[in-house]
Amino acid sequence: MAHRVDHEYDYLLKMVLIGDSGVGKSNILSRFTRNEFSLDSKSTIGVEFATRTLQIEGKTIKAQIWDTAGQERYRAITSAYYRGAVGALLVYDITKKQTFDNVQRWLRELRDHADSNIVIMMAGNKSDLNHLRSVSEEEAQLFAEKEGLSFLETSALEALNIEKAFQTILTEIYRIISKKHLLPRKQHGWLLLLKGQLSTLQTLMETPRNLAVLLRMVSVTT
Ligand SMILES: Nc1nc2c(ncn2[C@@H]2O[C@H](COP(=O)(O)OP(=O)(O)O)[C@@H](O)[C@H]2O)c(=O)[nH]1
Ligand SMILES: [Mg+2]
Repeated sequence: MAHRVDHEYDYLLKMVLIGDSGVGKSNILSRFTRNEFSLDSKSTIGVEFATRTLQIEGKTIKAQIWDTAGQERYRAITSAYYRGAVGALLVYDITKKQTFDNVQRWLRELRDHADSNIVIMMAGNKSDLNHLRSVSEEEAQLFAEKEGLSFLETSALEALNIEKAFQTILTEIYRIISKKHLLPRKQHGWLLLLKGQLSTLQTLMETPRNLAVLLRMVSVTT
């Protein structure tokens, strides 16, 4: 079909990264979107989000993944961060028990600020540091089952399970939305925007090319 000419993607999905400071969120994001890793612990500067386009069940999915700029240290993440997010990667550090204990608080934060249907995956990062481990995989797996979360151990350093984590969560989201609405792809894109994705809307309006995409979305659905 000629649909592809109109868009570079079928779905634009917003995801957020959350979890304590220092667990590796920014490096997970840079590994996934740019295949880069940085050893120094300078906290994230500047990047609001990064994107990567991937194929899921024959559809082109553009994942727009938001990273904090260090606000998590002060528990000062605003609700704008969560607005419109359909997925969350909740990260802890397998060598720091406290960051795993805090997962509970992050789940509460999601319940308070995010859409109730948000798909959550918990990631135990830094699996390369097995010798320093303070959270067992079994304990984390049990917790995840109890809370109804998907779970994987990851290493941004060794690029272990990073692809898989995002693939899993995006596939889960894709299955939910494609089942729920059974709408043509373009209407769907518009509906996602309507669903309070103000931040995505702003993002789309930032560049002329994106604005054109947005206007096209409007014109095919009205
Ligand atoms: N060994 C190891 N270190 C990591 C891994 N991911 C991140 N780090 C390190 O942990 C520190 C904090 O990472 P960062 O991505 O800034 O964490 P954030 O505060 O959650 O964004 C940095 O020094 C990273 O190099 C990993 O998978 N393995
Ligand atoms: Mg960071």
